[in-house]
Amino acid sequence: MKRLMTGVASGALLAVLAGCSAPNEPAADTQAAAPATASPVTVADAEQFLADATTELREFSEFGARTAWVQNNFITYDTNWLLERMSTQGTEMAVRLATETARFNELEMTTEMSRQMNVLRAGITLPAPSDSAAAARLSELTTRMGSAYSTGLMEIDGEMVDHNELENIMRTSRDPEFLSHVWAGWRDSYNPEQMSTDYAEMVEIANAGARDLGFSDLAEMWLSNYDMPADEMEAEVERLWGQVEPLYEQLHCAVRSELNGLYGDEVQAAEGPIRADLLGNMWAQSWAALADVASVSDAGPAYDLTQLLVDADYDQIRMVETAETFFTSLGMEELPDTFWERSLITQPRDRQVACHASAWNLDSVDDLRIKMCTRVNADDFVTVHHELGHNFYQRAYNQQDFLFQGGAHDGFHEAIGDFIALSVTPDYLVQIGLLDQADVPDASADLGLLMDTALDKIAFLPFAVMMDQWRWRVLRGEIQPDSYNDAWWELRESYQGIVPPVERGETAFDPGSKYHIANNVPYLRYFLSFIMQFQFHEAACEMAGWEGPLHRCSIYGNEEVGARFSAMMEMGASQPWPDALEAFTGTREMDGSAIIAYFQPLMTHLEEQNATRDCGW
Ligand code: X8Z
Ligand code: ZN
Repeated sequence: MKRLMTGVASGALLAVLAGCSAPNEPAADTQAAAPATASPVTVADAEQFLADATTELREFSEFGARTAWVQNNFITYDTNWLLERMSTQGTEMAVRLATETARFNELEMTTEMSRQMNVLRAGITLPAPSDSAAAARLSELTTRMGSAYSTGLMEIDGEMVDHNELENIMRTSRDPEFLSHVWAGWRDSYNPEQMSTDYAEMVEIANAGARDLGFSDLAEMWLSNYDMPADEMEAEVERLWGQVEPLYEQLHCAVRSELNGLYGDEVQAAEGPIRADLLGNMWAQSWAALADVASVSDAGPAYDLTQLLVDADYDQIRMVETAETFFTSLGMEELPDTFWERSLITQPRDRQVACHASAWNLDSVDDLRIKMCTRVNADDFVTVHHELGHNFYQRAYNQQDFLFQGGAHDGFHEAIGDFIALSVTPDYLVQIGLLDQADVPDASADLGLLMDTALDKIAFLPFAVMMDQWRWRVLRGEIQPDSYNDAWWELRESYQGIVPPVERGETAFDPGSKYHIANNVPYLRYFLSFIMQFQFHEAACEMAGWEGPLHRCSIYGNEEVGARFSAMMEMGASQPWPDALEAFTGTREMDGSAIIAYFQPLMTHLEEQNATRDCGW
């Protein structure tokens, strides 16, 4: 989601203003170094400072959001210029306010006030040192990277093909030569050499900015937004990954075997890592497009949601309307008319836009919008729920103080819509007329249904972890610019068990192939979301009195669950996240046991199937 912001502006401003999700969560209890000349200050001074900062930020946020919206919807020399200017101002303002919080370090104040101070200090995605032209340079670098990412083209058979279409080819083609050609073409399309140089310079500036604010580096600053010390949060991530890793290994083993069967040893060996371009996705982050290849052999026929949508003549608007109806069925209010008037839902053909899906609240009240080059397929059906989840969350917490208008942490923001989409079950599809009752798969298809979901949700987990492992190491100086790409592939192989289909040249910068790296959107949020959305689902189904298998449970139409969920959403970032989690699920911990329980039958089945295989890589 974005309050202000677009990937391109991300990092330029206070996190309140940044990102693809709402990162203005309170920081852990660390403080910027107090200036030596600090004069005694009172609680009244602190209150006044917070009130003034809020007014300034709120006003700038709307200006910034509208600038970023226009640039994202119309990428030209001039809109880049405007974005750059806006983003420089935003960074300067956010850094100035963050620095000023140090005046109040020694002051006894209410928990609420100190949470707000922490939002100001730790919530900037990309800070810059305040004593130079650093903010302007940072903005130039981030705008160039973001814009290069969004406007990249590749020539195929004499035609220039954009990213949206290249993604589609990766999803549907089963021609290994063509796949590797397109895979590599994407990674040439954004001027990787320039992006790599820009990235290295950006890291220097943002780290210096983080150090000025009292952090050892930007990695520590990013990790300080989870109501606990940064090192504890990092250990949490390790713990959660350890819980789900065995599931991924089984999935990897089964899918590798299917790909070996499909393509033969020459293309995909039966052992070792998997070729990254064979997994139905440009980044091998979701393998859902392989549902036909990696089906579970003894399961009954499942259904193909893409086909159902196409057969029912769904267009892009209808997909979004259907998602909206899910939210309103839980008792939430309809989206405002302006959502429909102002959103970008289909890809315009006459101009360059940032196609990566995002959700916005431009005025921090209810000027809600999505921007998405929607395609009529199952992946995007989930994504429209994902984006509306951001919008419904934004509206739910719009009564909070401005500095608390954000997710309980950024993983919550990413989990709302995905949690709703877990309720897209066969029975739900019957209810909305997409599936005939007679075609509802019976229990014999359960493993097939679980496999389809695992190809999306389980395949994603190591990708989500390695993304920020790479960034944290870069930000800590453990990975230097000359080994950006090699280190990237070491992590890809180690976590995901995948390798590039073609040798990577000297100038390759493959991390830049991913939106969130080129646009500086932290990625840990998605890993946390994929863990927590199953916790939400399990708790919701229990509330609803559901007794069957979790993957058959849909909370569609359940206003009681909706009311409890809305109560959590309305809290925004006003309380530590364990309080928000507890309000809905009854537990104060993020925990992988819900996702493990959900996939347990599949896990057992895969372990049996893989018993004779040499799993791992
Ligand atoms: O970036 C997104 C959303 C916008 S916040 C479309 N997602 C991640 C990605 O595409 O890499 C959703 C799932 C993961
Ligand atoms: Zn999102």
